[in-house]
Amino acid sequence: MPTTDKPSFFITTPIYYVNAKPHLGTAYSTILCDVQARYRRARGFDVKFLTGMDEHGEKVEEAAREHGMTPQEWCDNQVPFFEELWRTLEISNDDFIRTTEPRQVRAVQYLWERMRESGYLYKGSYDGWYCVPEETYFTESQVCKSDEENHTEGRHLCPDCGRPLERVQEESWFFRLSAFQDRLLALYDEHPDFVMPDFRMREVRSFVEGGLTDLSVSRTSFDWGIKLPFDERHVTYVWFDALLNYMTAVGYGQGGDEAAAELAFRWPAQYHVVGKDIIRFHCVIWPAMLMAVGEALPGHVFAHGFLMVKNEETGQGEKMSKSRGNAIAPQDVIDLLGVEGYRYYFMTDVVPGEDGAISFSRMEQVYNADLANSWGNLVSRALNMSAKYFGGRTPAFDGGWAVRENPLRAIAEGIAGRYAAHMDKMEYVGARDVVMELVHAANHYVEDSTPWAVAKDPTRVGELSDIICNLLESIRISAHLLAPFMPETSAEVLRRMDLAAEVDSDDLAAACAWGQIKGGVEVTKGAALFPRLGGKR
Ligand code: ME8
Repeated sequence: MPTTDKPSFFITTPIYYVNAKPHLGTAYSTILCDVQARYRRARGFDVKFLTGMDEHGEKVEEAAREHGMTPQEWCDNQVPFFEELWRTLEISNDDFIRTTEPRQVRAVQYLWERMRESGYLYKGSYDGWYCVPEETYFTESQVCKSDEENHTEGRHLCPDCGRPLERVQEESWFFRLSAFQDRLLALYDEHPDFVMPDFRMREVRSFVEGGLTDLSVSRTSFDWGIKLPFDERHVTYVWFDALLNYMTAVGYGQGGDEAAAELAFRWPAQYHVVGKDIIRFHCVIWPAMLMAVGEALPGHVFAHGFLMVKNEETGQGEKMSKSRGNAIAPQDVIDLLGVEGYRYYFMTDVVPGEDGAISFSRMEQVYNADLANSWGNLVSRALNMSAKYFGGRTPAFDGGWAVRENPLRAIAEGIAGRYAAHMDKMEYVGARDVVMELVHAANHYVEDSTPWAVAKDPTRVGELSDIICNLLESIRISAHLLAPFMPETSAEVLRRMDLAAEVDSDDLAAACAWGQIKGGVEVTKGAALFPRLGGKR
């Protein structure tokens, strides 16, 4: 429920299947959202950041059987792996939804009733192919046929993941997706940034232009799912269930004034962040479902690419997989870079829209160049010099330093606006460049202004004070701008300058205005924020 007059900003990750353990890819989507959520909080939005788990469907039922558990026990067994990794990675989600919760059952059943009233449902029978691992239907013309080399002669293979498909013949309720082609195309015309980045929008558009077939949205051959309120032999197709999680979490179908007020405040979501594998569900099926029941559409679906592993010998990117033996576990990266280095690397070195080739050698290179040698080095120089020349404190200034011209102040002028122009569009690489310009300039400024020489001349103490103030102010501003990426390091930098109260600032532009360090306060030099990595790889 809204408790402030701040505007709402609602952002979501995909809800992850319980069958797999969380990995670098799922962590990547989740951190992308976390950075955006933290940034928006700092911009004064009332943020809701949602993540969670997709727990129904045939493959969950199968996995549970294989593990000798009930489906619910299997889900309960898997969820803590996700919760724990999100805690470790400093994920600041405000809610964690599981599709087996009563609130989701209520919302899905409410949706079924609205769908039935809408006239876009009909009962029929499905006869076609189904990919259980992807929980996706395929028509005869879409499937890949037998492939002797893979010893799958006679089998039909999933065109997306290459695994064998299952033949499904069952009674089913259908959603009249085919009726939405024109309305979807009109949506893409009117809101060209509904799908981001724009090359993904072109893919979606051409898919819809190719024509849409009605979608089977209930299953009768197994029962691990949400029952239809008007036809109890059917359970909801897992994607029909899963997509609704975004609205369930903000009160849809819950009844009562409080839920209605929350829904009015939060919906539509500003951003759904998804991987490129699930674009069609989010950019075609989901908006059509919402149109069918007369609900508002989300602002943007931001689709990121896949993380690929760079083969150190060939230099080529290849898909990360356990069978290739190139899978990297999140803990391996945390062990190398620490949590903050991990977040920084993935957010600033992988262009979110594209497939990104990652490698340990590149991680080490980015960490050393940006964090150890640039940002960490600047913080330690500024704090050490302040402590050394001013008795363990920041200079006790008269305020004049803040208005005197200097190269750092010139760069800091309007920096929050330049940074925001990138952050607003999830262009984290561009945002990093804006901050790093200040960080690099400040390191050069140390060389150019030679504070160690100025300090030898007692008559130049005013000049020395200005130099140190300019540096401290540059690290203060950089800390604010880097906080969405590395929240704990930024908080630590501010604390070392006795600015703990600034950590929760919700006015980024004001926080980045030049001239706000505290004079004459104790400086904590502290340990190195990013000890240099030794080039073991
Ligand atoms: O699809 N690189 O869940 P899921 C980057 N439950 N991101 C990756 C990745 C990689 N190599 N591998 C996976 C589902 N991802 C459904 C979603 S939403 C209503 C239902 C990320 O556990 C990426 O965001 O298979 C992808 O879309 C998501 O994990 C798939 O997670």
